[in-house]
Amino acid sequence: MKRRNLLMAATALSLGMGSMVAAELPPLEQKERYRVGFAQMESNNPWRIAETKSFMDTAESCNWDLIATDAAGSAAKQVADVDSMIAQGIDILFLPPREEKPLIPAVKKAKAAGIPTFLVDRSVDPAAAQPGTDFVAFLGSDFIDQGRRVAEWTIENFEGEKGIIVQLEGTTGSSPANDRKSGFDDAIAADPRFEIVASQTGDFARDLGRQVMETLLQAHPEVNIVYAHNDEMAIGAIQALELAGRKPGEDVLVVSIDGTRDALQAIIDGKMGVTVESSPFFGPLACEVMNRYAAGEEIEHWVQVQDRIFTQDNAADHIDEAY
Ligand code: GYE
Repeated sequence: MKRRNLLMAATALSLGMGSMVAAELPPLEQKERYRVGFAQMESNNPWRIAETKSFMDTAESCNWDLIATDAAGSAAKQVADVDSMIAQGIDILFLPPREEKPLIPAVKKAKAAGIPTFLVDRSVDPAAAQPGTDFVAFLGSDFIDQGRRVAEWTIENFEGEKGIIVQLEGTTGSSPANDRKSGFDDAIAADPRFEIVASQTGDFARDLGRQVMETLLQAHPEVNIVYAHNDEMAIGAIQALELAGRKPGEDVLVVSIDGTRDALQAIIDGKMGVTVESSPFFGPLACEVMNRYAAGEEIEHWVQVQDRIFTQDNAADHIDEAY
């Protein structure tokens, strides 16, 4: 089986990937140490820093020689980073694709070079690249469900008569932004009390979230719910609201996703209502899945992470383990 995989990969290389039906996935040889690539997309928020640290903390116990890069918020740089990892002869690639489309050629190139790729925390456009064919598997959360759970919590807990919602979207073209939007929008539409008056990207970043919120507040002063696709933008929005004399937690309900330390603190302080967890601690899971793959196991196409929910009821119990 393994030899056959290798042969097919070799054939794919010699024919050029474009001209043939997809070859099987490249196998992973069992080794004492692995050269592992982790191509991080950016490091401008605590979530990303915690994820990179989780890979670094796992390296020793999982026998990884880890090559970690930081694309500084540029999909083009992330593609170049993957290229250079391929040239350095990595055995396996863990990739969080910043956006759904631009990283697809890099995923296909890694496969053509015989490198098994696992997407972590974000996925790619399913019409253009598939698990089990172009990459081994996606490790991560159900973003549609996260958005849906935020909407359901909001429906249950919003006390006003009319909910006027502003949505701060994540990075345009990224899988969590697309899915957290559709999950929330579909679920909130079930209750006629709610209306989304504006939905704009804040690129998953605190400062941009604050700026976008400042602008949207001027256009929609009647807003009383902010749904942010991540905690960093929620914190930025809270800053903008307070600057404008509003009282988050009293006259505006702020809801979001991730579970960062600052968000749990904001919940404890009564400024934020809920955050649905999206864990950045992928190192141990990546190690486990890699070892299963090297042992010849077939990997499920979606290694799904289960997410908790943090509210007034439990935020204080979890803040010490937060990042
Ligand atoms: O929610 C966000 C980060 O892709 C699941 O990206 C991840 C998201 C996470 O920058 O804070």
